[in-house]
Amino acid sequence: MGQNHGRRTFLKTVSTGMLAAGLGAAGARVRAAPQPGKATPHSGTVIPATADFSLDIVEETASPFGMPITAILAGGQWPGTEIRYRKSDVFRVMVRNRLTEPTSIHWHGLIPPNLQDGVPGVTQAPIEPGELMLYQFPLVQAGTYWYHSHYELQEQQGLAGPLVIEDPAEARGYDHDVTLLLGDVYNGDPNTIIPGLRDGSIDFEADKPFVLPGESGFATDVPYAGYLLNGRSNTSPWKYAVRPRQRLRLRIINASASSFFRFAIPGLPLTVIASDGEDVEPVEVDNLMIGTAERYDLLVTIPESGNYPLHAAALGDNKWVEGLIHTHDAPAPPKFGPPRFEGRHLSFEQLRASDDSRFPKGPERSIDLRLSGNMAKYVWLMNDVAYPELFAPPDARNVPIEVGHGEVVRVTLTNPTPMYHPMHLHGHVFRVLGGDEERAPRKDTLSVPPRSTRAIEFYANNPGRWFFHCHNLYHMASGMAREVRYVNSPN
Ligand SMILES: [Cu+2]
Repeated sequence: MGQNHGRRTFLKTVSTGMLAAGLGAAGARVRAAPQPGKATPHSGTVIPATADFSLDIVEETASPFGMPITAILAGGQWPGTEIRYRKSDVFRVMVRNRLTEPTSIHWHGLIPPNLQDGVPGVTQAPIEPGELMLYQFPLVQAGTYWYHSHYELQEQQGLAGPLVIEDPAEARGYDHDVTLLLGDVYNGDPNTIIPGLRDGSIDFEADKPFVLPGESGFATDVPYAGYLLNGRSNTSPWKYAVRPRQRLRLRIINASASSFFRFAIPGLPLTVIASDGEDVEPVEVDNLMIGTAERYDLLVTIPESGNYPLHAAALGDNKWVEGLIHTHDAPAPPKFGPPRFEGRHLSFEQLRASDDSRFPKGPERSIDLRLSGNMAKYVWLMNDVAYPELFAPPDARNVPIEVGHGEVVRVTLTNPTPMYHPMHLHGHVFRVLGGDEERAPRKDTLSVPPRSTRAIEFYANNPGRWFFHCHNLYHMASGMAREVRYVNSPN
């Protein structure tokens, strides 16, 4: 069995006393995420509070790639404080806004009650400067998730962190449980990106050396300064020491704002065991692509003493980030140089759920969504309508997708554009159809490839209003989003 089961000290407990003291000092308002039937998102009600994790959202100047930029961080770290729970625990996380602007945190991939989902304008008001907000709900899942700001472009400024839920019944043995969080860094104010793409002052076309034959490389249009692995760049790479013959569970989180990565540890086979927190039948590959906001869990075994470089190359860019797993006795490694991706790459068709993923029989609904855009105007649409987001056009409208409680909803996503669209549905786990019907893989974020169609299916059993959007931050900010609204339930 892995050593991960003995750890219980990871919980940073914040006592009521500490919070009360902090409150008194700062004069801050505390509010709980509103509960159904007594929703008071603006009330500023002071509540007695205990939390397992306290995320202080702060602004700092950082220079990961030479130029100073304004970072917005959870816990003053990049990536943010790792939140770790066990399945069936109660999630109790306090978010404290120490910024001079509003914020909000979304728990990506979790299935919370609707009003705990952290999306301003949909499920709550933003958390104002000086305000605290307690998120509290039972955890019903296990696996690899993450959290990030859902307010304006703060996600690009570093407001993201890992969120892991361990399964006490985990049967796969491993010696190390390691989170690998990938991010992208823009040297400048992210609010200048969309205006720059619109007026042509940003026109990014990098070499595309990290694209496999037959694969589109048009995954990003933002000229990033570079990429980070667990907050580190190639000038001071992330490193991790192990012993020969040890087995690792790697939890890879693509926490970038708009990047796709291809990942490999050259010479080490990677056994894929989960995607977006959901177990899949193990499949062995040599490299895999991870779309924006997706997660993959891998098992790797260290065969012998030595250095094992990790490579994550940004698709469509000519830059990469590397890290190192090494045995304690290995000599300092040489420079690794540009990654190459050889051997078996994971194709989506290989993913099969580890058990029967079919939903209970119920009334069915079919929805067709066309993911279109106007690259020149830099406006991104769903069925020709832009959602009223930060950089949406003036004619943007909120046109909810209506579903009924208890329905099995099939959504056909057609992407006629030359870009990937990593589509994320909040509050539900969906099945990706098209292969083995019984073992269709479960995910919460699906990268719909350029010029292709994919179908997903979700069970409408979590009432409320849920965001459904492209997780390319700039596609979302310019309109590629919808609200999924339950029409026949009390809230
Ligand atoms: Cu998109």
